[in-house]
Amino acid sequence: MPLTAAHWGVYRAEVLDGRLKALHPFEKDPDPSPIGQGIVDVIDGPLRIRTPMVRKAWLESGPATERQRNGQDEFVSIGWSEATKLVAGELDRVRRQHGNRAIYGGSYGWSSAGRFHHAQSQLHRFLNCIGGYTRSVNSYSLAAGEVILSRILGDAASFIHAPQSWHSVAESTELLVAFGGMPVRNSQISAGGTGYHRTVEGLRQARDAGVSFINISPNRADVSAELEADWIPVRPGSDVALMLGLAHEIQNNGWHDLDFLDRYTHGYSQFAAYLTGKTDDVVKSAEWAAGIAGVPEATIKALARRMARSRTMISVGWALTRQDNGEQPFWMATALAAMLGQIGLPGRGVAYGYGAANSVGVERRQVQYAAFPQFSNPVNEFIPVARIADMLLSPGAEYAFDGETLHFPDIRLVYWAGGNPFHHHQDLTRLSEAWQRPETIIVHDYCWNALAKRADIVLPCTTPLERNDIMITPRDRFVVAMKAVIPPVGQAKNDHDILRGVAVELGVEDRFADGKSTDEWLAWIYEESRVLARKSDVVLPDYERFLDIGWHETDLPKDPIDVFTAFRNDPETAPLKTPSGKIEITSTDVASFRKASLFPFPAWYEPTEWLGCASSDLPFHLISSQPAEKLHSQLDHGRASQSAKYMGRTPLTIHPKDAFALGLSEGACIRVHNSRGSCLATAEFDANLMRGVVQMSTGAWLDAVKMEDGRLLCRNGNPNVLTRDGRTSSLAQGPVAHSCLVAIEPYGCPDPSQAYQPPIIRKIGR
Ligand SMILES: Nc1nc2c(c(=O)[nH]1)N[C@H]1C(S)=C(S)[C@@H](COP(=O)(O)OP(=O)(O)OC[C@H]3O[C@@H](n4cnc5c(=O)[nH]c(N)nc54)[C@H](O)[C@@H]3O)O[C@H]1N2
Ligand SMILES: Nc1nc2c(c(=O)[nH]1)N[C@H]1C(S)=C(S)[C@@H](COP(=O)(O)OP(=O)(O)OC[C@H]3O[C@@H](n4cnc5c(=O)[nH]c(N)nc54)[C@H](O)[C@@H]3O)O[C@H]1N2
Ligand SMILES: [Mo]
Repeated sequence: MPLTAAHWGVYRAEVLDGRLKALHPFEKDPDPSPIGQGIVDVIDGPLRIRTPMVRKAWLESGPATERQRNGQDEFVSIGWSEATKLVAGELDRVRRQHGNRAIYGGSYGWSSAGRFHHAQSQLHRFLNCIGGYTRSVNSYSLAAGEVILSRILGDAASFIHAPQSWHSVAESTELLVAFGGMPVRNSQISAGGTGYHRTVEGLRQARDAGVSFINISPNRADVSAELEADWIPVRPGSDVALMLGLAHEIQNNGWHDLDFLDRYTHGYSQFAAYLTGKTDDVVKSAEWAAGIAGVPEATIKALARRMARSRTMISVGWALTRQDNGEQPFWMATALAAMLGQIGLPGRGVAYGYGAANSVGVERRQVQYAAFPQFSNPVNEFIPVARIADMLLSPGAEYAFDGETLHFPDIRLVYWAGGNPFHHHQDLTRLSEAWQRPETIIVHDYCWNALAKRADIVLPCTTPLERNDIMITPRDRFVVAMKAVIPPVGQAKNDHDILRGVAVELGVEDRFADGKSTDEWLAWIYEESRVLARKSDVVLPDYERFLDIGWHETDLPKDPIDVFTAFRNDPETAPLKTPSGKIEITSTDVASFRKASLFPFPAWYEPTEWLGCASSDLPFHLISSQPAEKLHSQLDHGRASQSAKYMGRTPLTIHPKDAFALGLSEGACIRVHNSRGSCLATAEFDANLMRGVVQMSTGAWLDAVKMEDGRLLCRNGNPNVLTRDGRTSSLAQGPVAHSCLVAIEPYGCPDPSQAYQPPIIRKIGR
């Protein structure tokens, strides 16, 4: 059976009479993910988009016609030749009238695995061929972490994605302290695909080797029960205060490593003055921290002692960056690890997000494989990715970002391929308003999700099962030949072929496709990768043999990976790429940003929304975390996701005592609401949660009803109608989904959700 790959793993595809019958786990994967099963029934189901579509009102009245806030617009099915001409015509009109900067092509999102058919790479290369586009920078995942680590360690990606391996943790760690836990549901995922799910095995090996785990999280289940972690429940958004309390206790007892701080870090004394209260008259003692984080003072003191006396690894989850002042947790965890003086030693130091993805901690050789080249972008304009609604609502407005003063461009056309802003963005009522501003919105997708229903022109793309591709990523040890196992469904085309058609219309086909067919591009990517691999002493088989066997497992590194080792061994010859060459506990750069209004060292700032908030009477903190049974909104209509719904709706987990106080029975329909909007959910009791904290997974397709006051109610349980479209700070302008307070009430007879109904589709002329 031929192989296929997704961000959630590699599978063998069983096909019967030209239809996908089943997916079977790849025989080399010790812990395959059930997420893959989601595609089996929906690949050719009723929600599949089979022909190009144009929003009826747009077709009749042209660009800038109002879009329905509830996504209930009607569509007209058209042919490829007409659709391609419409898209080319609109791109050309907008670039002539307003310049290429008026095209927003950031197109953030995960799309599918496969190195060539990566929708964003395809779109970005295409847009660069026609004069460029306004782009986006950084991620929703951890924008604040990316920006702050670049400042204090001189680089973000290598520190985030290549911490010490599971092998090294099992060998050398004594105590693993995980802020935000290490939920293994999230390690099913690896960007670009994975042939080997390693996290569960890695954690078990660590346990068997005697590693002790501390789970610091509002949810006991954030570390698997089998690891027998000590659970320290913490108020969401208060981890930095807790870390400061630990740091103070360590300093007060003289347990900090002054030699390390002196040799390897910059600006400890300024931070120490803040710790002891010299800076702002507040001593960041364990007692002070206890009052903020809701953790007993004695627990903080005992943990500080244990951390100072053990070979300690601190892990800090990505979720902690998706909240108000989300730059601070990574910064403070780094400072805390530096005080312990263990950074760069085997099994010790700091890691950014064990468990957040399978790639974090997995052993593999670091090879920069080839990708589909994108050319350079002639347009300079960009936005921090989560500022999309701000940009659309306030063209020209000034804002501060990472030390710079920027202005939002005036966007007339939005082009999205491979992401879903009506999944990923916060405050969807606000995004729906902002979504009225562009004159034209073009989307490639394969299913009628909330984004496709809100586009003007929808171009149907294939799924990976309908195209040949290669899974080849620096984050995994496997390279896999992905095979087209069924023909394209309906008239769906590969993103590359869709754009190639538009490129023909605009006279740039030669530049875009470089005279190569798709199979020639695949061979090119493989051969280039082989050359790059060889430079890192990694040998890939020749292409024919690779295609024949279908996969290749690269050998594992001889030495454990630790990005800090070289620096630890010799900070003079292997300095960090920071202004001081050292770990910047006090950041030279941040100190120079006049608009930042932040201390130049890690510090505690009270979030806008959290359980300690005096100005709010909303009783619950909502954690909208990653869904266990899917990746974001992908395949929410498939069987894996649907089987996790409760009475057809997304469950909201709540502590049973909180539920009793509200008079809720298990399985009851509830309305979750705040000043931004509301959504329906099903109450599910879970004593693993801290009281006052409720949890809903993201990913339910938006089914919005516009209420009388203009706010949206989602009948299908998308928590992003509730979350705040705020910014972490002027440093990263990252998203803050996890800083969110809500109220909950029972809700009588709900109307059924329309989320999984395709729109009304007309034929031309009717
Ligand atoms: N409240 C809250 N919100 C969050 C988060 C949170 O924790 N809480 N997490 C945030 C995070 S970390 C992230 S990364 C974002 C994720 O947000 P996204 O990455 O935007 O979410 P996906 O659902 O993966 O969107 C991918 C889209 O690409 C489409 N697609 C798949 N394959 C292809 C293809 O080959 N071609 C094309 N053209 N399309 C394809 C899918 O159908 C889907 O619509 O969400 C963010 N939003
Ligand atoms: N199955 C599956 N796996 C995924 C994804 C998916 O959609 N589905 N998405 C992938 C992506 S794009 C990303 S970026 C990663 C994200 O990985 P993470 O950011 O780690 O994921 P989350 O699920 O948002 O949060 C993890 C846990 O953090 C805890 N938490 C939330 N706020 C706080 C806080 O203030 N303090 C503390 N101490 N804990 C807190 C919550 O209890 C939550 O369960 O996951 C990846 N893995
Ligand atoms: Mo993410």
